[in-house]
Amino acid sequence: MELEKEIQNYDGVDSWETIILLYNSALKEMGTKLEILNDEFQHVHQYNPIEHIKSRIKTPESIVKKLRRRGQESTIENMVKYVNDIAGVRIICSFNSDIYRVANILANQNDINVLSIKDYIKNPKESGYKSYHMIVTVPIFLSDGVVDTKVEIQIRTVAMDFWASLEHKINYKYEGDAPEHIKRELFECAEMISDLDAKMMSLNEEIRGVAEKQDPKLREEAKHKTERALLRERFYGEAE
Ligand code: 0O2
Repeated sequence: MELEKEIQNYDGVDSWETIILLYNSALKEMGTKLEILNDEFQHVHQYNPIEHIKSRIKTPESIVKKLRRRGQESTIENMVKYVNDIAGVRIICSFNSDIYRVANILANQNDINVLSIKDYIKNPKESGYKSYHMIVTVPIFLSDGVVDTKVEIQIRTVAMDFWASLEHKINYKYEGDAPEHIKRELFECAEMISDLDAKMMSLNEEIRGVAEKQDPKLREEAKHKTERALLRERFYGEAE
């Protein structure tokens, strides 16, 4: 591929193939972690916080574009250093509360190192964009050593994802310069989506409350959850 060639090799840094192998491995690691998390949640809490997961490796075209936008030369060194989302995982949750729950669980795993967090849910972008972003590293064990590899994790609700994909399409079509009325309507949609997310979450909490009263297994789980939270608070000074 021509663009792959444009990302020039330089002494001391491995080839394009090795780099992509690392990012692919990081996506596999993250995929397994999330699968285990979802299985455990289903087993212990009888529900899945994760609706679905999408992962992708950034195309060479987008990598080069991002480097150019930042005024950086297209080299492998720059790509590894400046492009944080070469490996990207998007986690789609049902409810806002699941987003923070999943983010905290991941951040607390010993082998995950959180480099940065952008909380566009608490601080939405001017456009109305909402999503929770984390740049993390995961260790990849190769035959001759370990490489901490960056992954961008985006966590959002189904509704936020619906909005973001339409907004992305519109921005692509208008090359980032959509007419004012479209931007305004998109912003209004983002607000509607926030209301919808809040309503759905409160309905779910109500349903869960009723279910806990009726189902002994869920009641037991709620009791354990309170006990665990109290223990954590007592021993580690942290609330769940
Ligand atoms: P693409 O083509 O979708 O991958 P960083 O990645 O941290 O070095 P940046 O861009 O400041 O730099 O990070 P940020 O704000 O966390 O955005 C990262 C990604 O989030 C973007 O990647 C988009 O995928 C998504 N994103 C951010 N803002 C918006 C938005 O307003 N609308 C939509 N639809 N998506 C958004 P890329 O590389 O910009 O684009």
